[in-house]
Amino acid sequence: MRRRRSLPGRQTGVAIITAMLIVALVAVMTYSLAFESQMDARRAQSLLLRDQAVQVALGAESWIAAILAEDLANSDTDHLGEIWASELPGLPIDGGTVSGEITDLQGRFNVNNLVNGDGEIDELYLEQFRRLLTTLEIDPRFAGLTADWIDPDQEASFPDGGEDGIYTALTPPYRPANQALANASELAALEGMDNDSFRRLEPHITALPGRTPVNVNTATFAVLASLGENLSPSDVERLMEEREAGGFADIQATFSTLVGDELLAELSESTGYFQLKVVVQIATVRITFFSILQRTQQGDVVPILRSLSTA
Ligand SMILES: [Ca+2]
Ligand SMILES: [Ca+2]
Repeated sequence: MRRRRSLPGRQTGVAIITAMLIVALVAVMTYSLAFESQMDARRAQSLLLRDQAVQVALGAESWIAAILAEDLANSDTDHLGEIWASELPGLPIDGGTVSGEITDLQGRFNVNNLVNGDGEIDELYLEQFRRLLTTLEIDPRFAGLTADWIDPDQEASFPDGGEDGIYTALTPPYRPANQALANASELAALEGMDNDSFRRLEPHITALPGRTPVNVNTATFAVLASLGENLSPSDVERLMEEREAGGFADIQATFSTLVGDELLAELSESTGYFQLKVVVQIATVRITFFSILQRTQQGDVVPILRSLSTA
């Protein structure tokens, strides 16, 4: 009797445990399926938001292009008191914000000026770049290294140059561009360039197609200081004050005593290249969009380089 009773009892116990296991297994499977599909949904949603953010950035780019075109129609010079130069404050958009700023890239030193159309190093700009580096307390020998990095030949310039030989001997080995740069950040790869020096240099340099004059109305403090051998920090401060109200009135008159004749002839008070930076935040998605805009004399504004980061 006891055995008879105990058998079905044990079987019931086993059945209950099996049933519980199945329920648990199903629960686990359901949970993991739900988790996966939730993850998929979240992934799809953030891709969707990212697309939306890029569309907002492109919209901002067209809007800024229109502002730059209008600026050219209304003024012959470009200075920091103009509408384009004011920071775009965080504007609300559906589910987030957009903010941005425009930088006049001709307020920086164009590293492609170091090499002329014949592929030869331009001493005028090489000297200016040396002075820029010195002002920023960076080793001026990077000027020669940069010129050799860009020039097409394999002859190391004297005394600070360096061609393929020094880079192919590094671990890992690499080679200089030996052509005009599309991005000034390449200079981070110069032999001996450290992070700290590069960070200090970066806001004052650019890589624009061809050779471009410096716009003295928007030039950074260090770029202004690099224009002449004898420019003191107080000269540069005075220049920055002088240009505050709508740019310099007469650049030839202002700079003729401060800058050598050759470089004086190359100075400008207007700009053809601007960098737009747009930050878009929608819910948890944030993108930073960069665009280099070329503005032609005819008033066309065209993006020539775009980049996107999700940081
Ligand atoms: Ca203007
Ligand atoms: Ca070279």
